[in-house]
Amino acid sequence: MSKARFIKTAILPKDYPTIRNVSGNIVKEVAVAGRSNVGKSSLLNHLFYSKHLVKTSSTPGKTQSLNFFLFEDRVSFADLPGYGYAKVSQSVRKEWGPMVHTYLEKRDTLDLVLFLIDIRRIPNEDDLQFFDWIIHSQKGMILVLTKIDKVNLRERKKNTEKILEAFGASNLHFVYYSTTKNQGRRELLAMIEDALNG
Ligand SMILES: Nc1nc2c(ncn2[C@@H]2O[C@H](COP(=O)(O)OP(=O)(O)O)[C@@H](O)[C@H]2O)c(=O)[nH]1
Ligand SMILES: [Mg+2]
Repeated sequence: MSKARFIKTAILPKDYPTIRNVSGNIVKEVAVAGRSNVGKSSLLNHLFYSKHLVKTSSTPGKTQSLNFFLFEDRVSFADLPGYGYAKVSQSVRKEWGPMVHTYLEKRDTLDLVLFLIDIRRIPNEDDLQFFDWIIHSQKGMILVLTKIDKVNLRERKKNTEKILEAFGASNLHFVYYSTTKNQGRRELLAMIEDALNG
């Protein structure tokens, strides 16, 4: 059985849901962010033990809204729209920035951002821009290096160094993840727990 349920889709702050647990308390939120196709929706389904609760993209870059979920009746997750998909129309791309930036600045319950980076890709301009927004928002951040099943241990190590170097921050919290090889779930949940309680 899935450990989560879908709450709402929203674009504008006035439509963001107030998410409460059964006791009526507003829960803290964790956002999942990163470029299109990096594995955001797959990671959420993996965390939730669900196959299809979060729609994964057969058409990358199509999810141009925020999707909210309640996990184990204690923390909410927001699946953010991805950036950097070349085939997305100009108007969709123009909407993406304000939508996500506004969310980072205005969402009071937001406590932590899971920033996903594909272990095979060196961060580009879009990633660095988004990284700056997270830093500026003063929310917590965990870097999730995804699709580690696609590289061997040597490449993993080398690419990790390059990625951390690109962000100019060697002290970032990060975790390795693979949904297909079932790796990283327990570590990530423990890190989220620490971040929300610390
Ligand atoms: N090999 C591998 N593929 C993955 C992993 N996570 C996601 N994918 C694939 O990457 C593609 C994009 O995933 P999706 O979750 O839709 O990415 P999103 O656009 O960031 O939400 C899909 O084809 C997934 O099956 C992983 O850990 N390993
Ligand atoms: Mg997605």
